[in-house]
Amino acid sequence: MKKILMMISLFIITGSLSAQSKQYIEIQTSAQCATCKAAIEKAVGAIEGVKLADLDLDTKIVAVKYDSEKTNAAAIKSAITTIGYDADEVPADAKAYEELHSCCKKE
Ligand SMILES: [Cu+2]
Repeated sequence: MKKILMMISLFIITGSLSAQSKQYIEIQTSAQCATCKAAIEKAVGAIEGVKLADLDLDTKIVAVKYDSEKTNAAAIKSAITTIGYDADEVPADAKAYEELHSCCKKE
């Protein structure tokens, strides 16, 4: 009985530890087309610690799974704004935005 309890507590401890480093975030972007989707997914995916970046063009929301020990939400948003797109409350870098294709700009 003691052994089983120990195994259960060990399972809970290791489970909560791995849950802490795995994070999920959804960021509202200003993506317009498939080119934007590819660019944002590439930029976010290039960040060390990001496991998955998937942008939904209907909602313009990018879903990101990342390791919170390696990166954070601010770094992910920064990667998006650096290439010319808004990321939640953070506005796009003005110069990068100017260099986007006309179809990728907000109307
Ligand atoms: Cu575009």
